[in-house]
Amino acid sequence: MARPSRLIPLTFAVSALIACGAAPVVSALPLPTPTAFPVQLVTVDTPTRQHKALLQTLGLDLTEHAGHDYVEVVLHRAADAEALRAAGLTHTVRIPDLTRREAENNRTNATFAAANATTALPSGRNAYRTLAEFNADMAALAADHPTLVKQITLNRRSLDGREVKGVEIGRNVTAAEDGRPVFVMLGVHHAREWPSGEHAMEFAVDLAKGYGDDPRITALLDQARVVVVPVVNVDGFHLSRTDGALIDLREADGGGTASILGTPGNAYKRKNCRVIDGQNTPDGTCAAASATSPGGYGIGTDLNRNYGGFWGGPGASDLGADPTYRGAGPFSEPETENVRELVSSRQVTTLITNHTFSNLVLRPNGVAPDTIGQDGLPVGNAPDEEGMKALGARMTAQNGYSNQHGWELYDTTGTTEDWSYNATGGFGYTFEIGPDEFHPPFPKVIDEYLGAGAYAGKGNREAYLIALENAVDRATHSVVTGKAPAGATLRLRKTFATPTWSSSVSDTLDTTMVVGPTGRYTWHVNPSTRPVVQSRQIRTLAGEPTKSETTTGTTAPLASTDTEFVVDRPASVMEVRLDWVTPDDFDLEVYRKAADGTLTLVGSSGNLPGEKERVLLQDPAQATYVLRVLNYAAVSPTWTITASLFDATTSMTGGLVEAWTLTCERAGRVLQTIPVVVERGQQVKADLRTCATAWSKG
Ligand code: 0X9
Ligand code: ZN
Repeated sequence: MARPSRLIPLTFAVSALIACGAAPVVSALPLPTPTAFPVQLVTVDTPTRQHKALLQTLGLDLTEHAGHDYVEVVLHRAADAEALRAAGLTHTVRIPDLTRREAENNRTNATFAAANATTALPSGRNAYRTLAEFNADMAALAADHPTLVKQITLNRRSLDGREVKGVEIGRNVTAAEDGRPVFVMLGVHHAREWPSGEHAMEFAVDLAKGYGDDPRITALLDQARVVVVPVVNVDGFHLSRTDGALIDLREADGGGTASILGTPGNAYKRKNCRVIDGQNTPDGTCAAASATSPGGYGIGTDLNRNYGGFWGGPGASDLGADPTYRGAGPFSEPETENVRELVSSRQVTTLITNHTFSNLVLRPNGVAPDTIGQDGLPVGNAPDEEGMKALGARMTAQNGYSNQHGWELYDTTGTTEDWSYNATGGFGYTFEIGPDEFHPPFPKVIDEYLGAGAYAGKGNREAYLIALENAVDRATHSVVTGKAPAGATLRLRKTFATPTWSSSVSDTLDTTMVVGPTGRYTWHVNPSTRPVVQSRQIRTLAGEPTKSETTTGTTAPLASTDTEFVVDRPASVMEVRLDWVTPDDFDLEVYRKAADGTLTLVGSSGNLPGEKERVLLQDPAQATYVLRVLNYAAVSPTWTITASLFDATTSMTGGLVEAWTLTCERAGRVLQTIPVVVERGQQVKADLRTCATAWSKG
C-alpha cells in the first residue's frame, strides 16, 4: 500500500481549517447512543493530486469542499474512518455529529422563523421550502404574472412517480418561441443541497417582481427567456427535507424514542431513488428503500455523474452503493433525461446548476487538462476557456466565491455542464453555494443570495443577473437573421455523437421559432460547431530530454534516501521516474530546495505496490530539487531514479466544422432546408427565398 500522507505535518490540517474559516461545532445537546457511529464531516489532508486520486478510490462520500491540500468528506460509518486510516490519509473532524447539527439547525430555523415573519428575500420567506411549497410557489408566480411566468412540467416523472416542475419567465411568455436566447437555472441535483433550490426559486421570484419595475430586469426579460427548475431531484429532496424534520422530532423527544431513533435519517441523502438498475421504482416506495441507506450510500444514482458528457470516466463510480455512482448508462435516470430534453429543445446560451457548498463557481472541464481522453490525446482546456473564465470572474466578484475549473477540486465526469457545454456550446457553470454546510441555518441562505459583509447588495442575486446578461450578449453566442414568411416555423436541428469516456451517445438538438408578422427574424442560437470537436491546443513532450541524470541506490526498510537534481535551464516539464526490479513498495517525493535549505513538497507519487512511480512537474522553476525515495517494504531493494528535463511543442488538434440544419416549415411541411455554419460572436444571414416562394404558392 502507498502511504501518501506519512510525511504530512499536522499543520496541513490546521491550515485547511483556517483557509476555509471553519470553526469546530460545539454543541450542548446530548450525545447519540454510544454504539452508533455519528455521521461526521471531516477534512482529509490531500497535499498532492496523488492524495486526491487515492482518496477517490476509497468510495467515500466526498463533498466539493476542497482546496489544493484538503477535501471534506462525510463519514457515514466506522468503516469509512477505517478506510481513511488504512489508506494512510489523515483527517480532522469538522462537524463531529451531522445528525446533531441537523437538530441544531432545525431549532435555529424554527427560532428564526418565529422571530421574523418576513425577510429581505424577494419572496420574503423565512424558512426552507418543502417540495410542495416549491410547487405551490411556482403555481402562484404563474398565476400572479400570467403573461410573464408560465409553469412547465418536464417530460418525465421521477422514479417515485412525481412530476418535475419549473417556471419559464419572459415577456409574453405564453406566445410561440420568437428567437430569444434562453438562460437555464437548475437546483437540487443532490437531495441534501437545499439552498440550491432556494436560490433558483428566489431568482425566479426576483425576476417576476422586478419586471416592469426594475429597468435592468425588464430589459433582460424583454430579450431572453429564463427557465428555472429549482428541484431536479424531487424524490431525493423530498426525503431529505422531510427526514430533517424527523430528526427534529427525535430531539424534541429528549433523546428520542426507539422507533424514531430507529429511522435512519435521509437529511443527508445525495442521490436519486433508483433502487435497481433498469427497473422503475414502484411509486411511493423510495422512502422505505432509502431507510436502510442514509447519506450518500445505498440506493440511488448520482445525477451529477449520469449525464452523457464523458460519462463513465474518472471521478465517478461504477458501484451502485457509492456516493458518486454514475448509473447504468449515460442518461439512465429520468431526472437527467429531463434536463437533457429541456436543454436540447431550446437555445440555452448560459446555464447555471446550483449545488452546495464551498463558495465556488466552477466551469468546465471536469478533468485536468493533462488527462488522456478517449482519442489518446490530452483533454486540454475548454475551447471557450477565456470567455468562461472571464464571466466566472465577473460573477465571483459579486459573491466572493472562488472562480475555478471543476477539476481543480477533484475529477468528475458525467456532470451537468460536462454534457450541456460540450453538446450545445452554451456556457455552463456549477455554483457551490455557502461556505460550510449542505443546508445551513436559513439566515445563511438569505446572506448568500443578497450578499453580506463586503458583498452586501451583491451576492448570488447579482451573479445570476450577470449570467443572464451573458445569456443575451451576442458576443458570447451566435445569431441567425433573415427574412422568412410571417408565421413560418423555423427549425434548427443537429444530430451528433456526444463522446462518453469510452464510447458515445447520440444527441439531437431540435429547436424552433415562429417568424413574426414583419417577416424579419433574429434568432439567438449557440454556435453550430460543438466545443468537443473544435480545435484545441495540446502540449506534446519532445522525444529526447534536454538533460537527464540516472542514479541507482538501495534503501533500507522504512527508510528514505535523498538524491539531488538541478534544474539549470528553462524546461517545459521535469519528469522523475523511479524504477526497481522486485514487486516492492516504493513511494517517491519531490521537493524544491530553497537557498536556506528548506524543502517544499512539489510532487509525489504513491502508487499501489508493484506499480512504478512517476512525478511530472510543469514548467519547473530553476532550482535544486531533492528526490526522496521511501521504502515501505521489509527488504532493502535496489532502485533506479531518472530525472529529466523536456521541452514541449504546442500543437493544435481537432478542428471540425459543424453546421445546423435550418428548415423553414408550414404546418409541419418542410419548404426549404439549408445548412447554417455560425461561430461564436458571429451573425449570419440565412437565405430563405425558396421558402418564401413555396409559401406564396400555398
Ligand atoms: O461532486 C459534485 O457533483 C459537485 N459537488 S457536490 O458536493 N455539490 O456534490 C461538484 C462537481 C464539480 N465539477 C463539475 N461540475 N464539473
Ligand atoms: Zn451537489
